[in-house]
Amino acid sequence: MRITGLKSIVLAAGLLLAGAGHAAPPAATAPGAATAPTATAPAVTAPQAAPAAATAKPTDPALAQDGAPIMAPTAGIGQPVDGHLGIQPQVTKNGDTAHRFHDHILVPVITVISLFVLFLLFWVMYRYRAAANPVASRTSHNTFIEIVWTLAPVIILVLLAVPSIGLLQAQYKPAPANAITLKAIGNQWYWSYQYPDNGGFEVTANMLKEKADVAAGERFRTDADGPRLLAADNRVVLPVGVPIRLITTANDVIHSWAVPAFWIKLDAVPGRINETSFTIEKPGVYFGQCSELCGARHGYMPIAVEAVTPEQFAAWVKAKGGTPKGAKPAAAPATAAPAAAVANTTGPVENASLPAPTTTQGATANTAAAGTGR
Ligand SMILES: [Cu+2]
Repeated sequence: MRITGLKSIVLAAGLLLAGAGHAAPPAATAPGAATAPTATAPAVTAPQAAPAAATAKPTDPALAQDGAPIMAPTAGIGQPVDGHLGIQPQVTKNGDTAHRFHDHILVPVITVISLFVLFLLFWVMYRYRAAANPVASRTSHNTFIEIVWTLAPVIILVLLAVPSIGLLQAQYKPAPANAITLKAIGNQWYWSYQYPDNGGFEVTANMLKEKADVAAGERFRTDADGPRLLAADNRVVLPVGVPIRLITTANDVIHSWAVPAFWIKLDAVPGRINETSFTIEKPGVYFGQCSELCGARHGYMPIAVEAVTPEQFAAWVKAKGGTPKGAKPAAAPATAAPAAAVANTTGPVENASLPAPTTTQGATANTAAAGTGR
């Protein structure tokens, strides 16, 4: 009896410590960094990325195909960090709210409740142990205590529900009229994107493989592209400070478009459209993954978003053969950059279930064999 009690104390203490570690991410990073010094994010710094991009043309990240500047990911932003607990730095308003809600309300409340229950357990074990309490009480009801332990959780839950429902509502607030629509389409196993407000051009994004996994001359991932399993051959380019209407759907099974730094996770369901909206507040490269088990290569359909200034976005749209929002789809843009316009519209590459007609990466030689999917 005593040993089981001791065991549960140790277990509870362990759980509590884990919870405390979660509440204090900076403390938690230290051990992670100590145990895996080589695997930490500083690998993705500009000095390393620059030579890679300069020496090997075929490894230029997505934007470079259009002659736009290469944006290297920033360590610790928009991507996971080894040994780190907690939520990624947020770059949207909802994300900020949720992050604060989590760190300043939820975790403290959980911690206090856990400590309180742990204290009660200890107290009951000590105060009512057989030696000190040989004749057990036969009390079976106490109205006051029963009211307290029913009401207290109800009050706590109601207090938590207020900010929680507000946040939920904000996440599904319809996008304003000036929003730019991004349509993310899940496929086994890659993402394709359409920009219906910008002429409807399409971008296909496949995961970039490691150097050892590609044939000579094929494009492979570099640190300038992003972390392993998260870097994509084509990034989704979006403007900063402009509301984005995200709509998702899928061609085969249910996928989920999720980017932690945006506080976005939206299922992509075949035959229907889901919608949410967000505004990115800082330029940068942000990574995410499909977050719905969608088959064998579910873990290999990353999302890489490049947030740029509205001017850079307009230039990119033009390079893709698209038009600014509200402009009439004239013939002119198509002739302006025909090569770029078709570059990404030719469909899937290596994850596709059907053979790809040609590469999507004229400039980057991503000629991976098709049909290795199913
Ligand atoms: Cu998926």
